[in-house]
Amino acid sequence: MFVDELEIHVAAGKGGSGIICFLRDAKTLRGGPNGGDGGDGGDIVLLPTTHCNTLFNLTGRGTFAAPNGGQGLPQNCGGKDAEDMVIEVPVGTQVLDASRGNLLQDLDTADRPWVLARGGHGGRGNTHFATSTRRTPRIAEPGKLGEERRVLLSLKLIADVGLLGLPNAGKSTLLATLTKARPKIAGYPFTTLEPILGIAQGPGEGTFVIADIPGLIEGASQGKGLGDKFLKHVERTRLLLHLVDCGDLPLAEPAEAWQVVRRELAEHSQALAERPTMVVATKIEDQAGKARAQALATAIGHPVLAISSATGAGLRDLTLAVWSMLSQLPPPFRG
Ligand SMILES: Nc1nc2c(ncn2[C@@H]2O[C@H](COP(=O)(O)OP(=O)(O)O)[C@@H](O)[C@H]2O)c(=O)[nH]1
Ligand SMILES: [Mg+2]
Repeated sequence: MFVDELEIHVAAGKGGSGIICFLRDAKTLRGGPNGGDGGDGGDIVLLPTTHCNTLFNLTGRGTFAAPNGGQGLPQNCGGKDAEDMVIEVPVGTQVLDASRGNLLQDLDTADRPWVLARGGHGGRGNTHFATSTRRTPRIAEPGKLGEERRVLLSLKLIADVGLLGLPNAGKSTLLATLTKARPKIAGYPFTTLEPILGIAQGPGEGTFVIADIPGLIEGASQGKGLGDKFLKHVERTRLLLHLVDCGDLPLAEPAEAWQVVRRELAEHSQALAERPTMVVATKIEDQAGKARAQALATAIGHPVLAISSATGAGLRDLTLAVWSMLSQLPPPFRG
């Protein structure tokens, strides 16, 4: 299930209490204070990961509570510091204050943890309260409470490349061909109802991330309002691949199909309309297909790369072109 908005409540751990204790052994009848400090409570840590791309795993969980610190121990031994609670979220998750709506943090870098709520410090044991006049302090501190927060997690996927195009253009098939992602593919429109990310191999060691996003048109024509809902997931891509079906039986005449998507894009977001874009003619398997791709390029006045995910034709050139384009573009979008 794809979930990209979720409110969560978190409670970091309480610090352990310090204790009141005095040295007592065979040789000492009334020794000095030696009550140890409490351990610190666990933090709540958010860890952005590329292993998932939905907040679904975090739904229906109530409060996320980190464990409390251990109580202090005799002989000046500190209580145990509690383990942090680490919550994995997809890269691109933004953290907003649930009531005020302001952005607290953008978790846009994989594997860079961020502390959402700090655990309370442990209280001090009675050792700390001894003075020259107070040799047997019967005071120790309780641990401090951990921070509690209510936040809204809002996912805005981050990818190098976003796929655009009318339903049936071959977006999901291309993603499945270039990456290990396995989106749903079918010979009818509206199959992709949630964004899917895949990691493609560049020409050398490098990799780039491709996002297959339910199209504007797909959602709009279903009357489900999916168009706008998913658009935020193309916002943070560096390059768009606009796929146009130039096969035998396209749903729309290629130049017309291209125009429809351009128009929708411009209507929804000027920033996206201006994003660097490569036009890709799909399903090119014979001379007639090549001619249709050529005609498209002429009609729209923009270069067109011809590919077939079925035969693999043009895929290497496409990867090289994408790679070279990405190397000239600024690093992943932030904000
Ligand atoms: N002949 C041919 N068919 C393709 C190619 N790529 C996709 N298709 C078919 O086109 C249909 C729509 O593909 P899909 O990837 O789901 O399109 P999407 O709606 O843009 O994601 C499916 O039946 C695919 O099998 C291709 O390169 N050649
Ligand atoms: Mg699809």
